[in-house]
Amino acid sequence: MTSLSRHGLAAALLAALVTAAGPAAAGVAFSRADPNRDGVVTYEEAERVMPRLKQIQYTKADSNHDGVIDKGEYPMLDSYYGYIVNR
Ligand SMILES: [Ca+2]
Ligand SMILES: [Ca+2]
Repeated sequence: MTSLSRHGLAAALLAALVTAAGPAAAGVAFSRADPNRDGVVTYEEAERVMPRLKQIQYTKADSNHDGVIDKGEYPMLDSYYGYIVNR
């Protein structure tokens, strides 16, 4: 393996890590955002742990458009909120 391809591999790994973790994730745990443990985070629940959250961001994170954020959609909501709080 040449040093160039090693560098490329390291860059790809870093990119994968950043994408998975989200460079600006707010870091609010799903368990905190879903206190009634029904597996979804309603807008009211999200607002309680993310007081500066905007409705548009909640709506954008709801990728299957069922009106609530499930565990699969939650990382997106958390990183959208991260853009606000980490700015
Ligand atoms: Ca809930
Ligand atoms: Ca949803």
